[in-house]
Amino acid sequence: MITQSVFGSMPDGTAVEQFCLTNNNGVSVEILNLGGIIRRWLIPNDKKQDIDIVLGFDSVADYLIDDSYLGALVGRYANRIDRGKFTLDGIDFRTDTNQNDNCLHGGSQGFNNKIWQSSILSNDVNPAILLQLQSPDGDQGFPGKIWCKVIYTLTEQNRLKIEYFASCDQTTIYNPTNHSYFNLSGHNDGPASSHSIQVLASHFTPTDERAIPTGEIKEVDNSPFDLRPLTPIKQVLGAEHQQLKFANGLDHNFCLDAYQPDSKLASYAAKMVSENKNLVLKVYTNMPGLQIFTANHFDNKTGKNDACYQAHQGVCFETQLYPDSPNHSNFPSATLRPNQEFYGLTEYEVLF
Ligand code: G6D
Repeated sequence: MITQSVFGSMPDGTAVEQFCLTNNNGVSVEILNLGGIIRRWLIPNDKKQDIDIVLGFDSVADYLIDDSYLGALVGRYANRIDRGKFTLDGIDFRTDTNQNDNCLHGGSQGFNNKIWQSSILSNDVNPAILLQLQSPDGDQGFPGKIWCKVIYTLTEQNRLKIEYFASCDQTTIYNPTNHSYFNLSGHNDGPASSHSIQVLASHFTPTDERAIPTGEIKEVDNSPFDLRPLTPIKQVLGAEHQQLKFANGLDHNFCLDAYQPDSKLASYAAKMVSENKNLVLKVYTNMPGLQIFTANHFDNKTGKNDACYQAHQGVCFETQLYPDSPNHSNFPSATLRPNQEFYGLTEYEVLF
């Protein structure tokens, strides 16, 4: 079932629509056509009121000034591009640089800030909405016009399925993700660092102090980045490692072992388990990379229902191509050509 309501309005008066997708198990996910933002994700709980497992805000204004991308679709290029520079077919490009002289998440006017054209695809079992966005040639410095579609589907298996489609009229780069911060105790409960995490990745891409990949695809063995066994997040954050110092926690791309180029199937990649083990979040994807970000920077950020978000309040599982791919020929390519259609699939499953 889907209910649609007006959540608020943009500065120019454009209405921001909210879609509430509910399945027959009582799971509800609220999604805005502003940035495709996942605002609330309610898990039924027989002991008390529903648990809202994602961080978010209660107003459009808060989302428009948010530099943490709470719940948002990110693009044209999720994560970083070193100094916003890359070369495609011998042509040099320079995008908007909005963090430490790098391009982060598609620039200062990325897809998270846009109103996506929205429609209900299915209002019955497996409720689904379609969001569409056209990004013109030169948008934030990226070449080519790109037509983007995202389909959100809430299944009866309590999975939120996110399908990313894109096509372009000139060779460009495309790397979308969703930037939800999960806390399985509730968005306004204590830090998510009380949870444990597993990531099936034998390698990760270390960064320099500017969060730009060095280009190395490094084994995780004998390091805090070996999350193949279920590992307490506190144990990772408390470890001594230069990479953890650079990011003040986890903010790294993991190279998923299950990745198969051009696969259209979502393979199991990661999970997070709440401290009391009552809730489990599993992540499945066809993408090669997974950015794990432990919200290291939050400091008294006011969220929904006046919640106060502190460091490690949530954990992001940003499925993606690798950061700065256009500048590393050894990374899976993010290039999209006019005769190709991009297809990304990520599923977030909640077991409760
Ligand atoms: C910080 O480094 C992190 C990014 O990975 C994250 O996406 C952003 O905050 C919201 O810049």
